Amino acid sequence: MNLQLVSTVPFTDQKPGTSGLRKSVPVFQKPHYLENFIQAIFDSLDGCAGQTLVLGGDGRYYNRSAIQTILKMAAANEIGKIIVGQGGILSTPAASCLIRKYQTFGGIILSASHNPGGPNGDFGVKYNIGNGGPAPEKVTSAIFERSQQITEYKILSAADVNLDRAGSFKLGTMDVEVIDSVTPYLELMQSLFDFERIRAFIAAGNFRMCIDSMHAVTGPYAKALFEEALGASAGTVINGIPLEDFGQGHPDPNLVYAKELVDILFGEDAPDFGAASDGDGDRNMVLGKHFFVTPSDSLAVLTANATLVPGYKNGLAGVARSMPTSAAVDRVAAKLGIDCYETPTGWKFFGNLLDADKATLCGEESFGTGSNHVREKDGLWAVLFWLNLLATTGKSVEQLVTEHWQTYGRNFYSRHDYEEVDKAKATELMERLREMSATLPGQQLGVYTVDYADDFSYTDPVDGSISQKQGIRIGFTDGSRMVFRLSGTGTKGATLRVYLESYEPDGTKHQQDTQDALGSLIALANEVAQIKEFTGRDRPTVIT
Ligand code: G16
Repeated sequence: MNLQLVSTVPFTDQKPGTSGLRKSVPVFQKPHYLENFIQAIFDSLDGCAGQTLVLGGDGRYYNRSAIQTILKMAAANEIGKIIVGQGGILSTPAASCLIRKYQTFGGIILSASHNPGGPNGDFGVKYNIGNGGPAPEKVTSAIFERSQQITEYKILSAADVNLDRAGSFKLGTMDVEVIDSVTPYLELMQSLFDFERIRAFIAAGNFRMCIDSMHAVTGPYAKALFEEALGASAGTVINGIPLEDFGQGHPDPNLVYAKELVDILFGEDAPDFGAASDGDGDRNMVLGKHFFVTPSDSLAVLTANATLVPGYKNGLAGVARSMPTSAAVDRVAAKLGIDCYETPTGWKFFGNLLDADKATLCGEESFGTGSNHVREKDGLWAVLFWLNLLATTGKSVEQLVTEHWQTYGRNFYSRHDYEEVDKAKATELMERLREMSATLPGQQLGVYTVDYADDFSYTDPVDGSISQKQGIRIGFTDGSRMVFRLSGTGTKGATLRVYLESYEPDGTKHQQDTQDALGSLIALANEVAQIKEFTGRDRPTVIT
């Protein structure tokens, strides 16, 4: 086995976005593209020689070949040991679970999350640090800087490792351990939730559910959890075999892309509960019979009822949500007398709060919820949390949510996405709003008076690091709000996200349709940001 030093030149586009480096597969397949980024990771990690790393991905196209490359590069860079998921598969939360369980130096996760896969789909690489969470900005910036100076990378010329058999192997002097990642994840879930109670609830026979893995990574985990450990009938998990192209679907669990599940839950003879997860298993969508739970409400309901779940029975240290997520959870935190933190978009911003035990539950409007059990959002964890609440209270999903609104009032909430729009134009739209924001406070816009307007900036309360330009917020005196930001996870053009929220304390008005309730705010957002003029679109691509 020979160590090779391969000459290379930097690629200028290797700056990680909201969650790692995401590009189309053909970009990652360019000669040296993947290798440069991986070498930049190894070069910027102080003291990684001799250490253990976790490695795996969501099983999308290019996963297997990238893993073989990374293993050979890790061996050449004197990494001590790599723990890799069998078949190269690890859901993102399972990877976080393994990093923490084996106290490894960190891990490399291969995923483009909810983006489509296949030879012309997307691929991604993300580095997670020793707490199991996504690398913070100072680490991703160091990786990017290194990628801009790279002149060579190291790789071992060796035969491929057999990823399909659990066991221990040697690659040069490096140890490779291929493991089944389902069991440790299942054990972690069993330590948090009342499996016996959920099992009895399902066995009683008055409850039916459907779990959609969208041909992505959660299939094996979901079958082990729901059909085996909890005794749900065979076939409860649909689309449960991970495919390299996700069955040509878009593995994003929302009302548009999880259409098969939505049709089942909103159809005749619908089951009582439905849930979907995304490409790498960190997102979730929760549905009741003919009922959609917005992710922001899901976080609020889980927070309000957390003490009913064994893992959280002693209460929560605090909660955190990303800035564009609705303030529904803030109201719960206020009532519970716990802190509520508002962070920029990106799970990496929750890491310090979780490590410092300032927050126990975290959530985002983008279908992400999680807790301090790992350092990633966790789709199946959220599903189990809901099941535990349903089993304990005997209430339906709809009852739990509508009763919650009666207690706290309802935060009507919607996100409008304009996907694949012209990047330069979208940037111009944002620049214009940024400039306008200084003059907006006090102005009357339609029926609304502007209370504040700014470009969100965050100072991490633990390490003092500052993150600026995280989205334009325009808040009104009646508590309504609109937020504009550009996605940091798309790979084609730009995606403009418009987040809309209003608060309704009056219980007699909670049954309104969300788009109707937000109608005048939506119209105002279109006008203020001149969305049609800048994007050429007269309606969003996706509304959630
Ligand atoms: C990632 C991040 C999330 C973020 C989401 C959307 O999720 O981990 O924190 O909310 O992207 O980001 P954006 O609005 O910039 O597209 P995932 O599931 O893609 O890893």
